[in-house]
Amino acid sequence: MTTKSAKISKPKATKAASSVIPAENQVMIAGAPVAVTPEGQEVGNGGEIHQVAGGTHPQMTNQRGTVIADDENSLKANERGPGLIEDFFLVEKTQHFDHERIPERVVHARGYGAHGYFELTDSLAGITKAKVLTTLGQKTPVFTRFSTVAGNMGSADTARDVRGFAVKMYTPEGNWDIVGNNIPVFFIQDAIKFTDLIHAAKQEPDRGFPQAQTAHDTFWDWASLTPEATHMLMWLMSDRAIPRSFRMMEGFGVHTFRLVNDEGESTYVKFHWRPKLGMASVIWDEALKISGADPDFHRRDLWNAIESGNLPEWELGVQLFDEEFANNFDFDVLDATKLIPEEVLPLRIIGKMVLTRNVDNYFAETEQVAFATTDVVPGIDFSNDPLLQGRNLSYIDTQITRLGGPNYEQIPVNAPRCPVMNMQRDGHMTLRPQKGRVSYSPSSLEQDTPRQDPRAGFTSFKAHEEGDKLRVRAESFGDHFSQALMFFQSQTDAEQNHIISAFIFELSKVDTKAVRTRMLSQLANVDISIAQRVADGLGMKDPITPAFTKVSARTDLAPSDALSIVKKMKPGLVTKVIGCLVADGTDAAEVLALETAAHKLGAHVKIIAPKIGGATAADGKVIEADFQLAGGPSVLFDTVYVALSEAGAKLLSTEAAAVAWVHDAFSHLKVIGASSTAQTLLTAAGVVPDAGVIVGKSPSPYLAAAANGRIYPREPKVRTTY
Ligand code: HDE
Repeated sequence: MTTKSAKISKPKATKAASSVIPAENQVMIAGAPVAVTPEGQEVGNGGEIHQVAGGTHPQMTNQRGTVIADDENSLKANERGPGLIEDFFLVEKTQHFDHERIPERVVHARGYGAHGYFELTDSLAGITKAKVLTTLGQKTPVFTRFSTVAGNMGSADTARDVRGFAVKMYTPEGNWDIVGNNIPVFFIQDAIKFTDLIHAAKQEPDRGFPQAQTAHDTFWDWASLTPEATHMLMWLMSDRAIPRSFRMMEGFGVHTFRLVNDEGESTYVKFHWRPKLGMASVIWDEALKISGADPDFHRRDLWNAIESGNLPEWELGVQLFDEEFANNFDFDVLDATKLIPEEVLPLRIIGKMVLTRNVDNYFAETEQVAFATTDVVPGIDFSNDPLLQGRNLSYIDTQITRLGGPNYEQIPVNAPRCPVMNMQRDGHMTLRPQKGRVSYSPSSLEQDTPRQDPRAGFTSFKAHEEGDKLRVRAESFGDHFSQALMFFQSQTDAEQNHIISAFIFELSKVDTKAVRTRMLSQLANVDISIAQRVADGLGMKDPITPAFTKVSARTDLAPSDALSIVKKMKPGLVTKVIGCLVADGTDAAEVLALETAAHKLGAHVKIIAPKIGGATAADGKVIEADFQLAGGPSVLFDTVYVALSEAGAKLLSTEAAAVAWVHDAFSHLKVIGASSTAQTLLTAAGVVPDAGVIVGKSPSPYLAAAANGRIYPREPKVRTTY
């Protein structure tokens, strides 16, 4: 190879970069003309395509705005010579890359968000002065971020975990964040225990694993020594911790907050988000398999729903109560390990939230969004919940580290949509140049400096406080087991079985037998039969001795149907996904009939074929595929249909991926529809007839069955329950 000079001629192309470069406008790079393909695509001297025909590409610049002539080659002393330090394009690009990451959230690192609005439908005038809760019909912009708690940023969406449900409302009076979860209670009662909880749940510090799961020794060591966590453990082991979709989760503010009116009077409030689609969860074995098949299952679902115009929606409900109710309630309303059953205090629905728009850029918005429990507006205030009090110091503190300084509120996704004016100045990444020489208060030098406003401004509720300064836990926080039992008893048999199985699964991953034994003792305080069932599943035969407790579980609490997913399920197929397995020889009319009928019910049909190029139907037409068999396991679909000819079914019955596809659908309690000619595959997959196996009928009975969700009575036939 001859050495040529590294001279670069001035590229004409950059002037007219928004159109296809005509052949006569060839760019000379290192003395060689750039080739142009017959389609008009410009090919660089590394063989790369610069301009795609027909595109309208703006000029590429560096961060300083200088137009870039060559983004494929670094500057060298000669064609094969050393790199030159003056290559500020290479240096800038690399340095920017080197700093592309910021510290991930310690908890809730893996999340996904979207924009939308909150609309008030029932005013709380007289109860609060917050405009967002009193101005009927007003659409308040929101940004909502869902997350898992324990996993690191790159973990799977379907880990067993609590989901964060954080809503930032850009109200006319400032930002109001409800930084909640999809479970109405929490593990601990006092903020000082949070670090311990999270350290125990996250990867173990010596080995750096396992991540995104509580199924390991340190978590259960801590949990078995922390009786106050027991109620939350019941929820965590329930199907609430493996939701089907963010769109099918409830959300809760968890703590008791205060609403404050113009007269300074307070009403206690608990916030609830209710999904329009109702709740749905996956089966644990399904969650495990989805984690492999599509670790982005939940974010993809949210993104797709919004892109396709199926806008996710929740109602906002409130439980409102006064001091008298609080004093008479069975538990302390300041204790975040307790809930107030809806049957005791019904929800008042006051508005709805609709997510309407995906982010333009994940990092700029979803990663940089910064929630804080202290983002409140006049009319919304805190209770003395010691967990909430601790949170109030933590959030802004964490954002300063995560986002690099105290001005993160100026980043667009965090910036209030109302005026922000004060005397705070400077600091890292100041984006808002504040005018004037006055940066203090009081001042007299300028006429238009912002002033405090005692009438419209935020005033804290005048709570009367007295007593000794103490480091204690109130006695009213002492009952750790009654609501755990109430929660368990509120579930259907299938849901109870899932809770027991989840305890068995998690504790089976705990190496230290003493920890398992201690956890059984703790569960015995909820109900000895629960502990015994878990012990049976673990094969632990020693007699179970209940752990010491000052307060035993009450057995007189009425079960609450509102705590069960199944009892609250809303039938229907809107936005549900049907996986339809086809192969060569499939009856195309059958698939079309299914698609037409499903579409009318708001469901989506995805076609799975042995090859991504599709299948040749009996009539010779090609049925296009959305997934190749191995890449589209049935765990990705809510219900499945097997549309196969006799020959197709026979062929696939020796194909492991096809057998697993049908077998999994059956064992995950899904409704299965099938052509009458598909029986060979159903038999190979171990499918036995039941109310959820609908063979050789028109699509209607299949879809009608599928609309009712899973076939729970099938469960004892496909897995052992204890
Ligand atoms: Fe959080 N929590 N938390 N938390 N939390 C964070 O803030 C903290 C708690 C919740 O999508 C952190 O920005 C303490 C309860 C959600 O960005 C951090 C305590 C509930 C999110 C933090 C709690 C939550 C967070 C980590 C106990 C349900 C994600 C990164 C005193 C009501 C928000 C960050 C998002 C995030 C602290 C307990 C919900 C470290 C100290 C209870 C949804 O500041």
